[in-house]
Amino acid sequence: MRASVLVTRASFADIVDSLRDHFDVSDNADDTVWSQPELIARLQGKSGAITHGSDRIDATLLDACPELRAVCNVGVGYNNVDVDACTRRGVLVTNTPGVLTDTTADFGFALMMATARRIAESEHFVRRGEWQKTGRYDMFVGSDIHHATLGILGMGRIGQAIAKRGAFGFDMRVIYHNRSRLPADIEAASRAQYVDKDTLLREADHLIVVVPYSASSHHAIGARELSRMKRTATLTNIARGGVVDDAALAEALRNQTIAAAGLDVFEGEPEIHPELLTVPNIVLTPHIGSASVATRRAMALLAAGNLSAVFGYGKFAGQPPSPVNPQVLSHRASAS
Ligand code: 8YV
Repeated sequence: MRASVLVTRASFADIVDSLRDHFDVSDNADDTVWSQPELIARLQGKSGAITHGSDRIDATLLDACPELRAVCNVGVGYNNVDVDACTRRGVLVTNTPGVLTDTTADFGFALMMATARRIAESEHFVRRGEWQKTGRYDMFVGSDIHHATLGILGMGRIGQAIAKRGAFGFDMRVIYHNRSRLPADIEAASRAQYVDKDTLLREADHLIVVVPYSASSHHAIGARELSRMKRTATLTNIARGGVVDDAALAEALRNQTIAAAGLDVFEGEPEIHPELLTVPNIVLTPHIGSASVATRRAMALLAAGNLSAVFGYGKFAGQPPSPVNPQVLSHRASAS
């Protein structure tokens, strides 16, 4: 009998259709926003799911969907999935690392540059027709990227790719802080120097946050951290809402404790802290760090490849390429 699977958000139709070769597929081509009870109802009786960052896969959902064997998340981050609860129930979780590294690093750099050079503020000024009325020689002066100090919080694949762009593309001094220091050859490849967190905050001209969300990274940048940054510094968050305390950030921007911020992710997104919408020195984007056509396709393909592999299909049959909790696979192998 064919397994039934659910694709929770609208995706590339040809990739969803390719799943129909092996599975009974339910999808969400209209991209309707499902409530949690609706997501649970649609997952009941399904053996696998392709999920997205907006889906919460928790213990309550798993208990209501005992047939579920695989949760294939589209995204490198998977803080929307309770991995321990999945592991305990023998549900494999997969993600999509690697394929989005450069696209997300490009975006992080673009957002940081837009923030430092006040692109959004000045774009709004032009659209309002104010240039003709009040243009000045010193309007929208920002801060330089080239030869400045780039601070990176979180030095995984994306952090390293951002470091290379800064060091080799813009002659920046690159400092980073991470849970653990990287091996010397990796530091050399990205010309990045390890520092403690306080040094990172104190010395960065542009601080970019790329650390995964977890209980230990919750509010890693809050009022205390913001107060240690330079008044001229910018902060860019492309990681996850909740790593930065958005209320504290809004206050720091209003008081000009720091110069400006670029945010692609928000606490409780798609809702946005109302005060972040009122401060001028900010660039806001709707969680589009990995959103190039090629990369979004690569992510969808990798998630589909993971799902197919769990059920013994496709080029990775039996060996999903990016398991988050591979112990589920070894447990299944020893049980069969
Ligand atoms: C995705 C992301 O947009 O990969 C991640 O962790 O945040 C983004 O690339 C998001 O996960 C969509 O589901």
